[in-house]
Amino acid sequence: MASHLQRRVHSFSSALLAAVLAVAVALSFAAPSAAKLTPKYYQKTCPRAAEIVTQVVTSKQIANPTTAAGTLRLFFHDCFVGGCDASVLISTNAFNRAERDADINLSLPGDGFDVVVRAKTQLEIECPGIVSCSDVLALATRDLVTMLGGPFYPVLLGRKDALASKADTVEGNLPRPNVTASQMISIFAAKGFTVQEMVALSGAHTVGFSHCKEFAHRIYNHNNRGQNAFDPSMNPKLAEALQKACANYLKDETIATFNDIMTPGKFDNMYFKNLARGLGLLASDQILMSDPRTRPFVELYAANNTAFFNDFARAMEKLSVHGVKTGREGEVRRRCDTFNN
Ligand code: HEM
Ligand SMILES: *[C@@H]1O[C@H](CO)[C@@H](O)[C@H](O)[C@H]1NC(C)=O
Ligand SMILES: *[C@@H]1O[C@H](CO)[C@@H](O)[C@H](O)[C@H]1NC(C)=O
Ligand SMILES: CC(=O)N[C@H]1CO[C@H](CO)[C@@H](O)[C@@H]1O
Repeated sequence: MASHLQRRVHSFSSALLAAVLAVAVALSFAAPSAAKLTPKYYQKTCPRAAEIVTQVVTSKQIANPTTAAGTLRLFFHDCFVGGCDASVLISTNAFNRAERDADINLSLPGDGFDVVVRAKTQLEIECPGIVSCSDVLALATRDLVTMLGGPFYPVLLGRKDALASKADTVEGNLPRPNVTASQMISIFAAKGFTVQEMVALSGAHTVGFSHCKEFAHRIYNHNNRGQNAFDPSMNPKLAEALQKACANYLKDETIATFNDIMTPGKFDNMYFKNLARGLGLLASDQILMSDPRTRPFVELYAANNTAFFNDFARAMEKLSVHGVKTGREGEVRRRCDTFNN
């Protein structure tokens, strides 16, 4: 009787074990790919990978100081459209209009692409076919943020590069400067980011440039009140200066102005301090000050640079693993601008 019971218990428990294993296997397949990344991914196969990226990125940034902001924005755009998979680096060809040629990309600057290509070229000499373009872009972005005076954060490695890149997947995934606060919040929420993380990430606009057309409606003929009418939420001195700087913008599309007019090249919390004084450049910047859901975080970061750096660093770690591809979901591209096949 006892042995019968035991057998039953035994067979029950092995059935249970099998079930548990099945669930565990299912879970490991369902687990986010990010869980498979590790900072030591290239430790055996390309131990100097991170060091090589840092070297290349440092000399490029010294030679072309606009590289850092351009790369940071490029990374944001890559990660928000189908995950951090270097899909944004693919060039359009006769058969495919790639992500980077979606209209919103108009101003993605060449320096960001160039720095990745340079680092990849060095890596292909040292350890061919090993380091993915998406890992290079993630590392380069972190190094450049740090070079500008921003926080250091660890970068997990092991991303695979995308097997597709389509311009028509971009729209709707990336916020435009004319979004409402609610739209902005829902775009970030759809990617799993909280309102506070959204505000922290927006602090990236403490560096870099925007082209006049991105804020022209704030400084010229605002609400059809006449050519020099500007957005009342903008500081009048800034509005006047921008009206002058952008006077010729319809003829010269290349005119751009600093996102953070006070400390344009430094990664700091000045962006948030500016918002309190109406010195936000884009409508989507200034709106963070006026909306009650975002304003408390703007005030927190304006008052406390440490809080901003901590939260920006954590949010960048999260952004850096957003929708990553591992294993057979992608490939290690030989050239960052083209698929292997
Ligand atoms: C919250 C919604 C956001 C909107 C509406 C937005 C929009 C824009 C626009 C229109 C520009 C100017 C592009 C140009 O004219 O060249 C810009 C620049 C920039 N954006 Fe954003 N952005 C947002 C969030 C972010 C985030 C989350 C990051 C990074 C974490 C980021 C990083 C940058 C950087 C670094 C630049 C300067 C690029 C350069 O100097 O080349 N932005 N953004
Ligand atoms: C924002 O601007 C884009 C073009 O830049 C336009 O397609 C879109 O309709 C605008 N959205 C709103 C809410 O005005
Ligand atoms: C600033 O933020 C940090 C990190 O959240 C916190 O430890 C510190 O106490 C804050 N400083 C002030 C003055 O509130
Ligand atoms: C449609 C459009 O303007 N696409 C641009 C996207 O960005 C690249 C440069 O990276 C331009 O060459 C394209 O013209």
